[in-house]
Amino acid sequence: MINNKKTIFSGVQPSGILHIGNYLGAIVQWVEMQNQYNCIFCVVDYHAITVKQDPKKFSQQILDVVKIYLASGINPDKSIIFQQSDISAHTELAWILNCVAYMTDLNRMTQFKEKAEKNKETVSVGLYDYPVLMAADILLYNTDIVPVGEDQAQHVELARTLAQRFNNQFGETFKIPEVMIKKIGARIMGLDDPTKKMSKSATSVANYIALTDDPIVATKKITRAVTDSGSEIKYDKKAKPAISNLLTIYSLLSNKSIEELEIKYQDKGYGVFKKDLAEIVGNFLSQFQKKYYSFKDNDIREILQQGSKLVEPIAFKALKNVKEKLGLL
Ligand code: AQP
Repeated sequence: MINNKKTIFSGVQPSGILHIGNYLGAIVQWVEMQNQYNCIFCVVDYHAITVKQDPKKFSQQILDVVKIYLASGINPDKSIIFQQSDISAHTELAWILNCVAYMTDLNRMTQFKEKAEKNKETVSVGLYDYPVLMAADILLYNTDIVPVGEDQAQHVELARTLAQRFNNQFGETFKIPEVMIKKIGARIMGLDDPTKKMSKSATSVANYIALTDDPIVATKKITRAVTDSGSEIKYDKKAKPAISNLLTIYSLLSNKSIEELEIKYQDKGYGVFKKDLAEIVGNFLSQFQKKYYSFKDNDIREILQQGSKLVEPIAFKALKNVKEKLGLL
């Protein structure tokens, strides 16, 4: 990519059904960035296998993530979309960065602690090492900005630490990337528990609105979503975490500010508010799914192949440079 634009890099794991948290927290901002930046969007399949995946479903899940990208408005003529495991430079650089990362760096990662808690006996080394692979993903492409949801901010910070440490030890090599987090919606919370983030791997389907949920099912999930004590529709993350979360979703899907919504619902109770939000969510999903189901698997495979061809020379050039710095070449 020979131009003066900055480069952004981000990705999604094909680890299950994507939810409106992935969409509102991360993917939406990518769409807006396509005209201003060189955009590279990865399907991070090697990250997904850090926990168990069903091999019979996995290749379809990879294609489905790309369909979500396209239905969200990512344009493959403007942005590069590719599959992480197609480019072996990612895992090669991850190994090298493993030798730069300290155990103490990784021991601080809160996402690992949370995920490992669920499966103490069988947690994989890959899950522990996930942030180093993510650093490799980012650093291979001279990335300026990494737009992600709040849960990934600590991992981007680690990528910065590793890049700086490598540069200090072996000379200027990596650009230091910046994290970009949305002001509103960077952490959409679970509908069944507003103290925890909405998550693909949640044990209950009541936790999330999947982008592929039947709109009728989704409207029921909203009407059944946990609320706070009292009846006032007010944004207050501490006192009213559930209503604040629903207000955030409403605001982002309707393009109305939270203040506007507070005024609109000031004399109305939770019932009216949730009924309106359910309708907004249902309409959004209907529109989204019309696009999502229109894409053909073969066209998606072609987009991924094109993407790999474009990123391959960039990634291997960066890897060669790193190997030279280490004295491997
Ligand atoms: N609840 C969320 N609110 C806002 N943004 C979110 N993201 C994830 N959950 C929320 C952002 O979505 C992007 C892709 O996420 P990922 O595929 O890398 O998975 P994750 O961050 O580990 O979260 P998930 O989707 O809940 O997956 P599981 O359950 O498999 O861990 C990222 O930018 C992420 O920040």
